[in-house]
Amino acid sequence: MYTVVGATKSRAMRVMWMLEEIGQPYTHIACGPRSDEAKKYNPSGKIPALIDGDDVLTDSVAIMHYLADKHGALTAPAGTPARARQDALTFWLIDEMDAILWAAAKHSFVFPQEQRVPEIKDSLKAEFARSASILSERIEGPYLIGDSVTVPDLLATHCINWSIGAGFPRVDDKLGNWAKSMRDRPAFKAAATKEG
Ligand SMILES: N[C@@H](CCC(=O)N[C@@H](CS)C(=O)NCC(=O)O)C(=O)O
Repeated sequence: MYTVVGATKSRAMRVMWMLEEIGQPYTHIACGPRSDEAKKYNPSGKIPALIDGDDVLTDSVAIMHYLADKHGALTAPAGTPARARQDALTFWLIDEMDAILWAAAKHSFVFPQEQRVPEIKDSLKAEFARSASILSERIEGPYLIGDSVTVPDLLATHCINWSIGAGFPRVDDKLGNWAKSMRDRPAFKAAATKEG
């Protein structure tokens, strides 16, 4: 049985959603970033972590790929051009969405007060809006790639949800409706309603 370490309202949600999608049971340690509990599993205090037997794995996207490869789900097979294209989209989302949201978080509440530069947030919001338009244009079907859900669908939806929570401008209706359809998935709802 897997154990997910990290609060539901953090990047741990990505891992919980992934586990729900692939139908794997898990227990949940709902601790916050930098908490003593988080540091037991990752000395940096960063969440999420995944406990799988004797192994403790870190980084939400690394964990999602680990689970996708291990269970042969939500991914193109490793070592194929299809996987390289999928990975390119995943890394684009990390660069162009996750990193922007994380920078905004750092300048809102993560950094000590004296290191925050709140003025940077307008520029980050504009950058995120550009990324959201690019992503919106690329959506053709129910999923970002092909006819089935893959890791980047979960990552993109999580980033869009995060942008809403962070008070970023709304994404366009096409992308917003797509994200809503992802949030309507039973696996998303099961993970999102976990306590903590
Ligand atoms: N790239 C990592 C980022 C992990 C991360 O920064 N998580 C945040 C919470 S969502 C955290 O633990 N922040 C505490 C810190 O950076 O000290 C991932 O995707 O797991």
